[in-house]
Amino acid sequence: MKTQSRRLCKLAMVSLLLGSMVIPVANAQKLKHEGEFIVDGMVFGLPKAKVFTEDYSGPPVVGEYLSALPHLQKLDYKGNKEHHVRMDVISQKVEIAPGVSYTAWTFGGSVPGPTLHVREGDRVVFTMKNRSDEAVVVTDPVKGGSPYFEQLQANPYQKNVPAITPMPHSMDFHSGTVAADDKWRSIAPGETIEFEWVANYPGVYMYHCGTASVLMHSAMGQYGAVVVSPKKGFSTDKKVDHEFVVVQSEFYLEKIGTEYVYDHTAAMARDASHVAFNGHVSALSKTPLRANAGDRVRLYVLNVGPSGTSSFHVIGAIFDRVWYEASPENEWRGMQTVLLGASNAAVIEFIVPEEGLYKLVDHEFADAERGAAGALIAGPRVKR
Ligand SMILES: [Cu+2]
Repeated sequence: MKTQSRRLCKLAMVSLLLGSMVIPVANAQKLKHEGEFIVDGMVFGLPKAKVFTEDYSGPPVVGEYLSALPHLQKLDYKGNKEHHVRMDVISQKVEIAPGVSYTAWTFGGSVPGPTLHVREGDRVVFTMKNRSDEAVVVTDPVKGGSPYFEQLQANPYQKNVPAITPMPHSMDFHSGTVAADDKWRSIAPGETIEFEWVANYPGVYMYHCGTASVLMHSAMGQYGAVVVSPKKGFSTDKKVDHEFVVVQSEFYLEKIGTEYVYDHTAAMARDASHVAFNGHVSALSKTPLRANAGDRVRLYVLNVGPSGTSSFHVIGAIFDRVWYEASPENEWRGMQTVLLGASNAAVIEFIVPEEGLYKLVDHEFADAERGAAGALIAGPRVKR
């Protein structure tokens, strides 16, 4: 009996030990609010969005891990983090081609909006004030904002001129797994919405305004990218020399008098006036991406549409790794072109073959001629 009870005691100890080892793994994700639950290690059941009015006139973009295209903020922390991110809606005049400017509806004053970088499992506490009823200048030095503003000021194409265009707006993060009728709801000019989402799945995701007409609000400029890096990384993480974000989108503008305005008939007919990488037809040609011969370049490519596809290609390179939708599970090898529908994305890697010029194009050449073209300039080999 004594031996048996000792054995039972031992078993209990072992199961306790095992239990204490298993529990942290199963609960790797942290629950924060009542009602949240875990399925397959992911967090669901987030609290209801809050809609309120606030006396806020600070920077329209706040958050440490936000950047302006083609930059991606490095994740300089281990494990998971809670990010506090603000992107206010403001109307700004933006240039999308030489001599072609229109009054855009924006998240944070640029088209596309800021790129947010988080890690799989991170939590985002998101705030957005609909400031469409106030003129907000974002190109003047903004204190208390993110490094995004410095990059935005260095961007020669976003000479933002503030405008007032009151309109309901909303935010739809494709990276969030929530009830859209709650979190992605429209808010009136002057209102603020606050909600949380957990980056349950790795990927490169689109965010956009989901207020009707979604086609119009997207085409007016309300979109951007969220990069959710996989918890365990990609197999080539240690080999990558340069990382850039490329966002493709099309514009539907017509000239009325001296002004360019959104043309809904053209948008419905999918007859784009311009197609651009990173918001301007010259963004990646006048300011090309830089690397050296033999470098491994990683591009996070997102096609936001709103309606067009992209056959993304780099002339002179072969993509030796492609992770479709930026999931490490979806690995392809040896791709010449990656086909991206509206809101599809991929992580694309290639080795720069030699010193020279490598053009980035949408190989649907009608769109390349409309502006979906850019360049990477490679210097001589320096890496040993
Ligand atoms: Cu909107």
